[in-house]
Amino acid sequence: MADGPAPKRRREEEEAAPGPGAPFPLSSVRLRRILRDSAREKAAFVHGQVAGPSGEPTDAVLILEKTPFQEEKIEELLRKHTKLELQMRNDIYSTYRLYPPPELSEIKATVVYPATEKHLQKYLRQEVHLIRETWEDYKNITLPFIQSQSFSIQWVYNILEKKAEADRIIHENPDPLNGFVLVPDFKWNQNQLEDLYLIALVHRRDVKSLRDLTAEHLPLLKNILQEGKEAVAKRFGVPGSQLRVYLHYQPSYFHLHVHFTALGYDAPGSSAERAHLLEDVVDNLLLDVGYYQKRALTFALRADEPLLKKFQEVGRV
Ligand code: M7G
Repeated sequence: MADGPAPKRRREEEEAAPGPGAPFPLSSVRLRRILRDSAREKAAFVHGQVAGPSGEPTDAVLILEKTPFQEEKIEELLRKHTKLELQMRNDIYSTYRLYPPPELSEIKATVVYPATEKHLQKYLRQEVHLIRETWEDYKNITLPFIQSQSFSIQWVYNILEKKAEADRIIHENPDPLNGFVLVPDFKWNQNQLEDLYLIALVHRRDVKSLRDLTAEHLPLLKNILQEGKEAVAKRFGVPGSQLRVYLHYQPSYFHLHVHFTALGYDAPGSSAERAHLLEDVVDNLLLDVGYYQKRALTFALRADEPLLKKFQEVGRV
């Protein structure tokens, strides 16, 4: 009896409008549409709505992903399954439906709330087009656009100021000019090294992306490369030779950051049209201090992104 009311109380708390610090009320989400689902990634990107602080329907994006297997849990999974159903058998081959106990069937749920139209667009499945952006295009089209439109980077400032994720910091170089903070990326649940994913966020706030980099930033980039690799080796035992360390162009968030992913992991965004290896970036800047203010850069834009329309208007697509 004494334990009886507790689960109900928790349920009521969960369903109250989400305030700061409160868990998001997943069970009261109204499903609007599936933005994208991926059989390969075993993930669904969902547009939902919950009642906001004054009762109005407010958009949220939910990302639901089946998590990778943890090697040390596999034996437990085989022993503790709750049900096993034979699907087919043929000669030496057979397939089954195996139902694991709840503690071995975790789903990672990422919530963006309140979500902006831009978040909904980011996760919506759409055709993509390649843009070849010259330096002039960057100055005349892209820069004015990102200055007016880009995603809020408050989450980055929260990490740098230790207002969020402070307990997750793997390494920090506190120098205001050449320092950075290394944290696990929120795509990684840290349960297994196969999909290791960290990001280094620079302390200085005046560098938006690869396009801004010059020789002035070489000490910062070299610190990230060297100290970042050392920190990952020390904490996770993964050597630098098994890390992919790169910047995105274009990034989603225009505050300079560097991605660290396991080399064996086909991380989203590690494709040729988006990833620029940090070691190559350093070499390019050593060859020519103005390298990224001279060369054209290629990236993909989704069909209904306003920036694509800007490029189309001037006949660049
Ligand atoms: P990006 O290249 O700007 O954009 O990378 P992308 O998301 O299109 O790849 C930003 C990186 O920051 C991504 O790898 C995100 O998963 C990660 N990220 C985004 N947010 C909002 C957070 C956050 O709040 N915390 C952490 N730790 N990582 C985040």
